[in-house]
Amino acid sequence: MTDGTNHGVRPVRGGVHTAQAHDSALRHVTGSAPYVDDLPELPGTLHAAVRLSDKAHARILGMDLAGARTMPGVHAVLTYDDVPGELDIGAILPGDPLLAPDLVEYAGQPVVAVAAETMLAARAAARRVEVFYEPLPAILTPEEALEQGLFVSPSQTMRRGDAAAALNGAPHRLRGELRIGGQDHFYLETHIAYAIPDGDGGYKVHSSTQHPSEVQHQVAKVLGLPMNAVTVECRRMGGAFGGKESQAAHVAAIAALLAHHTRRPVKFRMDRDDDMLMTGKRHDFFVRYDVGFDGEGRILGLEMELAARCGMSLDLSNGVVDRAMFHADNAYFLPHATITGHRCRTNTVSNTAFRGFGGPQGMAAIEHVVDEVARHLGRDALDVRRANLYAAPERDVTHYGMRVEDADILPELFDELERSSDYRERRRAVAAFNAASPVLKKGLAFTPVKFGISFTALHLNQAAALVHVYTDGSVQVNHGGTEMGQGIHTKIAQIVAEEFQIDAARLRVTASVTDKVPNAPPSAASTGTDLNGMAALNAARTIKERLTAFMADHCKVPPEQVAFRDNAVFAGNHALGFAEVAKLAFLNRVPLSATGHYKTPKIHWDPATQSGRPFFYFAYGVAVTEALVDTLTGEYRFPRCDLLHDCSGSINPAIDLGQVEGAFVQGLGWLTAEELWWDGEGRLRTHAPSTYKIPTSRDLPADFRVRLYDARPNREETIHRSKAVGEPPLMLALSGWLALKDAVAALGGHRHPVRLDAPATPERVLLACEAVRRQG
Ligand code: LUZ
Ligand code: MOS
Repeated sequence: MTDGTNHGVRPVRGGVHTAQAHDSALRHVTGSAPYVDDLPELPGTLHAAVRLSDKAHARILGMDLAGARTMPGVHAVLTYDDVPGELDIGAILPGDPLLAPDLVEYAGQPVVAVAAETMLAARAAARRVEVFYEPLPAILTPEEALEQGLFVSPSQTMRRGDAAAALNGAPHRLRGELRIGGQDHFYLETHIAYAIPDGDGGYKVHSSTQHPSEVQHQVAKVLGLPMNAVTVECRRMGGAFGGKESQAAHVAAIAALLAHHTRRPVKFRMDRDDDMLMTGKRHDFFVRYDVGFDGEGRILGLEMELAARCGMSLDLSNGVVDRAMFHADNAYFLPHATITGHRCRTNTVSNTAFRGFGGPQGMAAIEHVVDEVARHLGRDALDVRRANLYAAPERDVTHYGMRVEDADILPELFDELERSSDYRERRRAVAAFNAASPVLKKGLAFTPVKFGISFTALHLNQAAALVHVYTDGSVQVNHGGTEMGQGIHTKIAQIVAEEFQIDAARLRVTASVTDKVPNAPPSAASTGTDLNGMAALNAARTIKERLTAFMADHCKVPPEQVAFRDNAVFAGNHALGFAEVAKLAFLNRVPLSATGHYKTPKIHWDPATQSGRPFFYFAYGVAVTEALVDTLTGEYRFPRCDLLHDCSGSINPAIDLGQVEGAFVQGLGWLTAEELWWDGEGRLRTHAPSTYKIPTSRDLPADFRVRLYDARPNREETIHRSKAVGEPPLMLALSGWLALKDAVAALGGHRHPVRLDAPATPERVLLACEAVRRQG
């Protein structure tokens, strides 16, 4: 090296494809990572509470607010009438009033908002409000809505071939129904927002949201302001899982409305019960199917109706039901299929995004069907699944016309997991155990996942980022994604570090905020790193190109001889540390800040024919779970579970492994433990952890073997050929549900069909056992 210094020239630490700790790991485990509620409160801050409807459907005849208004410490008691801008905050179409006008449409709907000096005072005042109702008839279930034709938007059908003819001609045919339960997000941090008037007629809102631009949009609408008067920031969320995709806006807009009327900062931190009552959940589904198949269990024709409980408004339900329809094939070729999705309107909370976004429900339906087909024929369900897998060249197009270009990864994953989990050996062992055990029964199930990656709404498949290089060689990155525990900032720091060839420790990814990166889509659909990582890469490339041109000029070498490597820039036989290059470039008036944008290529969709290529690619996985059931009590455990998940070209295998484990456990909670229970008047009675049971560490499979499959980098040009991992592994949990079903079926020697609705709580497992016993 002929000039500059060589100190700091050493291999890059923290680049892509390396296992790095989450950038906040230490702060998470020591409790020092600030969430919205931990921000220092400004003087004069008030606290919010809401009065929720306790009627599922009723006209509001009047309210008595005087008692609440005169309580000590109360500064505002507001109704819909106090909204200066638009009342409706529907994410896609109107239907969600910020506060109920003269009608309530679900028990839990906010009617009155209160601001007071303490949270307790606010809650006491909200309780003091009296609302006078005239009850109206309420529709509570998707079955009732279906019967009466009540929908939040029209039903859709995806069609391929002639399912009716295939069903008529099939050697075997089964019809059935299934109910798949919903799920509360149960993020550890409930919904929260802190709205601060800026003194110039604008607002700064700290919000726990996956979608800061949506919060900005809705706050502006409600207050009658242009979007440029509202800035929304989110440093991190304590979990979100889809629950903070659209519905965080409701909470933030209530805080902002109160701030507007009191001219004070207002914090609205929902307590758990109110959060569970007021905000939407995973859609529960009612499913009907009619399937025709041959003697090997190969599906010849399928008609399926998927009816979702959307609740009282549309919210994101169109996308959710679309995604359920898109995943009604899971990994299986359906030569003739008619898949219909119904968006049922009910007097319950408006259901919303939840990790998988309808995909899990569609997959649960087809996995139940394949399982019943196998049982009907007395074949091992694994063989029937194999017989139905997508395969080129003739059996690789989905029922919506998209080619599954890498279908051959499925048999690869099947072979690998069948071998490594000792599936055949354990199938024999399970049968031997069951033959000798009249009460305890074991079950085993092998299920695949094929999950489409991209937002199904085209315009959401874009992202932007902002990168600054400072003169000391440190780098600040901002992007449109939000951090909810999934480690997006860690991965994006790795991506930018790799591009500049500097240590990731020299990078800082700052809070997501609408005044740095505007108009960002939500962090959702598993696309956070795919989209924002590419945008950040593009921004870094712009700066790198400028630095390359500058160094070439400065060192009098052709640009091809400028290389970024080992925390330094090499130009011909010159080498300068990255910081020196930054400083020198600045002195020579080279701009060191850039934005980047990215849009997903190749995707398109024709709503008229319900066909196209909605997904850039698919993510895959396979799972084998073993269940042990006490058939006299319905209690069960999962002695062993083997997961193999396709994380090709993982940016950060440590984080991805965590995503696979966490998603699986959350999926198992959905399918087994977490039961939402409404009473006959449409009131949710499971609105706290006392009655709503999420899985705990004791519910983990005793022997839990999780591996990432990285033999095949993404065939598409994704960020460093990686694959999205947030949602797909949730559906590996279907193997746990079907293992329970297999154990129950063993009680009747696998001779009878079994219906085991989700969640398969011990109560439902016991009822299923009794149904099998009755059949002899
Ligand atoms: N959100 C959304 C999602 O708006 N559109 C989607 O397709 C989607 N998919 C999964 C999760 N969230
Ligand atoms: Mo989501 S279900 O907000 O990706």
